[in-house]
Amino acid sequence: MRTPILSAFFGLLLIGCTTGDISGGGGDDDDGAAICGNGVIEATEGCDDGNAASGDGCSSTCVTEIARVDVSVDLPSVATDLASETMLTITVAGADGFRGPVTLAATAVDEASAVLPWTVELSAQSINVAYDSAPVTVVARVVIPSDGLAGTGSVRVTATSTAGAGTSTATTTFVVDNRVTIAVPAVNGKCAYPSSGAAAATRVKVGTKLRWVNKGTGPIIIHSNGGARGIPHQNNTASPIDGVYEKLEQSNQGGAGDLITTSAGGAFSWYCHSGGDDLGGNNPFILVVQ
Ligand SMILES: [Ca+2]
Ligand SMILES: [Ca+2]
Repeated sequence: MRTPILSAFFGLLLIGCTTGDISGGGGDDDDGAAICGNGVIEATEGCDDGNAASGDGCSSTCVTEIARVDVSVDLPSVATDLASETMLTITVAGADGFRGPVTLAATAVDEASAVLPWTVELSAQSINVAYDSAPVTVVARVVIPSDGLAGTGSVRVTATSTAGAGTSTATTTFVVDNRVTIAVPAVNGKCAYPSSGAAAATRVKVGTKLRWVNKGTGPIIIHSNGGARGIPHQNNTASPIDGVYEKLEQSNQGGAGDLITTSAGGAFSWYCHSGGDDLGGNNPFILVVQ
């Protein structure tokens, strides 16, 4: 028979073993390996959110995911001209469990990262990325001025999470030809001018190539008084590039006219000699600057 003292001793051992079993359990299977997805953070787990899914902040292998915002753009590169407009589609998505507000910013820079005077407008600057939903789409409108820098530039769109998920940047490279196209639509057989008068002159730099494009369905003949700027009058037979406007009239309806390079600073006007009208001082002007 046990003495009362021995019985008490064995009882304490039993309590001790039971207590040990409880503290060492909590989901370990028989071989002691952690079980990801059981809602209990075990030895090798950085997290356990009770499921086996990734992308919600805790991965399917119970590694803590760092929530982040991702931004991308549909066009990695664009070849365009001066005086052009380009629309970019920006996509913003949350990754690894991110959801929350995002601020967008866009800027144009040259190859030395200096800011370019391009217009970059976003259809939205403050958006909200919801969890487990479709990405948010924003449109960026990029306008390159007629007197801008030809060459290579970039539009950078930065998405910044205000909920601590960092920033993400997407870039479109622009290769800009030193060329300005002047589209001339025809309305009821007459040219519809893109601007009126010297005050609204289109500014271009010396050396920029100009071309007029007939957007109408009938022939037009364009005259200019830009001879001193390198842009001939239509009937300037002395010019080695005489005939460019006839070409526009005869064969380039709806197509591209020839390129003419501006050679000196100053203002000149142009109008449709055929297809009308000559509006005098209200004709469209071009100002060539150094
Ligand atoms: Ca676990
Ligand atoms: Ca999970």
